[in-house]
Amino acid sequence: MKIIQAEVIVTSPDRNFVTLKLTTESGITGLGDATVNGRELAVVSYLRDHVVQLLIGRDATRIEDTWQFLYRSAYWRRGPITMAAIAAVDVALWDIKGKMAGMPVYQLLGGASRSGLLTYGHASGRDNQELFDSVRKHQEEGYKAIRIQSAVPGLESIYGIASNATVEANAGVRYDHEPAQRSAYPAEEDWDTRSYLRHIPTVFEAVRNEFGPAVPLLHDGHHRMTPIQAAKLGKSLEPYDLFWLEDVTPAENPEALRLVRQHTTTPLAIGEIFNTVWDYQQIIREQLIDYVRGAVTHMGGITHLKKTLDYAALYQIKSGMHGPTDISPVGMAAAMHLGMAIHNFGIQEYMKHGPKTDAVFEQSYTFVDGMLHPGDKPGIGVELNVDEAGKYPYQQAYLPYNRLADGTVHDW
Ligand code: GCO
Ligand code: MG
Repeated sequence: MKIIQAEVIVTSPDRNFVTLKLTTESGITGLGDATVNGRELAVVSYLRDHVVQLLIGRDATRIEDTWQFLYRSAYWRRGPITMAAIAAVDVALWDIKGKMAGMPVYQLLGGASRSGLLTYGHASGRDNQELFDSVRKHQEEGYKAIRIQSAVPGLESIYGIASNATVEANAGVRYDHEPAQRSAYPAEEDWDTRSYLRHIPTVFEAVRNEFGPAVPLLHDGHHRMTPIQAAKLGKSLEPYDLFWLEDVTPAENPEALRLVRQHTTTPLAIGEIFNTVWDYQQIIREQLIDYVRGAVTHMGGITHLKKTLDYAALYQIKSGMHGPTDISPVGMAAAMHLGMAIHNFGIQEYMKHGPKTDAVFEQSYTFVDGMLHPGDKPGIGVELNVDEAGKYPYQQAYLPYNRLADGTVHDW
């Protein structure tokens, strides 16, 4: 079953997506997501200039062998660009294998371990009233678990707040509250950790008073704190019983989580920017986290993320796969198949894509009553409509960055 064609498709319906499409000699096609938000064209080049020619003539059924070949032959291992490129090949091969077998990919991974995937959605607001409305809207849409992000008094514009879309300068350029902005330069936002640490516990208190103790609530710290600040936040949020507190410190220093862990029982999630099991090795082994945030798209595909999650399972650590809109429907579907099959599934992040994106990527996954299901079509169950994709050429977009009041650049 030889691969005879490998195409890299860039499309920007609501935002930029990079998709790899492989075709076999018998005409079976497979798709893989290679989107790295804000650095999309680097993966395009990695695939088009260095990988595509290696795939032509290869046996499409040899998924593990192809993964090892791409990872080891490159010599320059890991990193977001390399691992997204390998992920795209890996997922496209799983898609092909599922179609060959006439089975959805989750069946090939061991079959369903559950009837559907619990998801969480993103609620946010400039003030508590706006936040409550956003929580209610998500509950009406079926979401059972909800991420809470709030503006902070005194700060003009911060990550994760949907209302940023109403700021004139951002009108029409933001995709809901997703941060990548179509422009030639990153937007500048502001930050003050002391104000944030004072404000956030009051927001959670208000949300608990309004919505009761049962609803699972999450929060994303987006790498902005020092370990001692993160420890303080975890402790101050304990009365509000969070499902998880995410990315409290910059993810590249795993040891930081030791200090956080020593001070709080608030569950911790990290790793949306990680690429391999090696990034997780220490924090899993030392049980410094509760949820693995890696996405199939950024962690070398189904093959490598499954190994990482199997390792995490030894320590009762669960999955919490990254799923903002910068993961394409192809990447989301791949995540759902993996989530269905593994035993240690925790929760799946799910922000709905826009209507243009849904027209480009025809999906068979469903979202009912707050639960996702990948569907039962053979493969991963997503097809790319090439004509629709062709309507939306790449547009440059940048993630924002933060400055403190004195002008110092800070994590955003
Ligand atoms: C999340 C995230 C994202 C990232 C985005 C950057 O938890 O969903 O933090 O929204 O900011 O993926 O590209
Ligand atoms: Mg996050």
